[in-house]
Amino acid sequence: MANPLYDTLFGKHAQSAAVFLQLPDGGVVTYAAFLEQAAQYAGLLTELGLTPGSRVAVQLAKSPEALAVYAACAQAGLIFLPLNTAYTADELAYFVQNSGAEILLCDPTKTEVLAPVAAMAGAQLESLSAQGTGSFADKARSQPRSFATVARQEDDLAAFLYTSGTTGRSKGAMLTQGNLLSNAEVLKDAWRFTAADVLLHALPIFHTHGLFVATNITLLAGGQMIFLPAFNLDAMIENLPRASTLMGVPTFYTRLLEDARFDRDLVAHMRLFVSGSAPLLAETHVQFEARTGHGILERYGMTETNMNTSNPYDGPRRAGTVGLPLAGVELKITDSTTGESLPQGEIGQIEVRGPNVFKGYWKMPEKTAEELRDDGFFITGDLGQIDADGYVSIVGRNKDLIISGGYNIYPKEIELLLDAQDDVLESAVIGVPHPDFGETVVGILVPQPGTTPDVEAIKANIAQALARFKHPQKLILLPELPRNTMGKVQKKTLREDYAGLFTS
Ligand code: MCA
Ligand code: AMP
Repeated sequence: MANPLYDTLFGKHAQSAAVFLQLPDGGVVTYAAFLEQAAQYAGLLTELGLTPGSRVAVQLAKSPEALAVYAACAQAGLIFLPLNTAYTADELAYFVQNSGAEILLCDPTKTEVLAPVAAMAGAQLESLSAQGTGSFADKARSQPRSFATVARQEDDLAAFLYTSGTTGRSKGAMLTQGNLLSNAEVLKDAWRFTAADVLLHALPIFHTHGLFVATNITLLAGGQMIFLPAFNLDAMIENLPRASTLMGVPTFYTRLLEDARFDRDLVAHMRLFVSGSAPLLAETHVQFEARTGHGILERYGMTETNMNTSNPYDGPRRAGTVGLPLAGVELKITDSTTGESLPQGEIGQIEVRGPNVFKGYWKMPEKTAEELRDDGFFITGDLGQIDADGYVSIVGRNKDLIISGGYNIYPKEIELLLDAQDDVLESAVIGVPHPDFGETVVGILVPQPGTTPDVEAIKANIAQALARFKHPQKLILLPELPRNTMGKVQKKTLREDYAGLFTS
């Protein structure tokens, strides 16, 4: 095959007049029209000097155009690097520079603030809006509507997705064509996707869940997506009657359950509800089943591995578990000190191996070696346990990570910023339970002796530097941090002390 990812997901639909995307305004985008658009973008990216293996950094509002850039990268053999639309210019600068992206595509409203970022990183800057305007859109219009697909192999890189580290800076997870394809194929079968499916798509398309899981499966099956720009309760209620499947983070499901319009009749026709990216509370699973008659299918994945486990399509979907390893994925529980496998039933670190596991972190061989063993097992940093029937449960994390509404937040990044603020001696950032986001961020500040930090000024500095979803919802001043005898900060104690901040 000339280009496995493009040919399998996209190319086979090139002549298809079938609907691919349904838009909120009632419009539709056919497969053929989508791929013509992608071909024009592939042509333009090539004309702009990008060659196979070049990185294309994009910070674009969710739209058919933004998705077509992904298809264009696959067709032209370029590496797609999607970035959260909430990232500030400061955050973006790191990703563009670290990846060596040759082009940064952004919304036309952001060109002014991002011009210095692109210039510093030596990247071209082009703009593309959700309405199809901008410099990139204008230039693409004169490109041919077909493009000679660049030959690639399964082992070639298709995408970089940045994921933060417990220490230090974000790491670019290198995903190959084979990683993405193998997972899409396994999931399409496991979840029985067909051309008759209409997926209600309300996730962002800059992360694995909305981009690879939802979109790649739909493309592989030749189905449709109702493509909402973001999660909105009214839009969900309005569109559910036309959908057959929904994929979401737990916050989607808790928000739906809070709305009286979300009842058994509204979703009686639905085939499947999938949840992932963060723990789905067992009580949400139970409440959802009681309300709708549907058992949410929970699965478990990571940026570095795509999906690893899933509850079964047929057979019990067990609340509080993430199901069984997917076909082709090996999963074991090991002792975090020795790396040895633990007996069935014991709690330890989760390691996974399979065609879904990434190639490593971009230009970070030491980080790669710390987490990806020579024998191919990836150390996830999640703590889990396998029951007698093979169902995996995630019981904790061996990494300092907060998951808020499905977004990963690494305390270290925020602590480094807080520590640098005037009159702050040190800080600790923790995640505490939150009724809407599952967990939310709280910052504890220890003042320099004899000083009182200006909390409002600190908040303003955070707003300048970090995406909104990472901002601490509360900053608390404490005379000192709890430490154990070794001097290590006891975050567990802090989490216990502030557990009821948003829930009671
Ligand atoms: C928005 N805000 C948030 C979050 N989202 N704050 C904390 N955590 C968040 N996740 C901010 C907004 O900027 C806003 O700030 C305020 O919170 C309230 O916004 P609201 O309108 O209520 O939120 P929303 O815009 O409706 O967004 C909530 C959301 C969204 C729908 C849950 O965060 C979302 O779509 N999350 C999905 C993330 C995802 O796709 N994760 C997959 C990662 P202000 O009031 O100041 O304006 S992939 C992955 O993890 C692996 C591979 C896997 O297994 O899938
Ligand atoms: P990310 O690196 O952003 O892809 O996030 C991956 C992390 O999300 C995993 O390592 C888990 O900690 C968490 N995660 C994903 N799916 C689930 C799930 N179903 N239950 C609990 N945690 C999950």
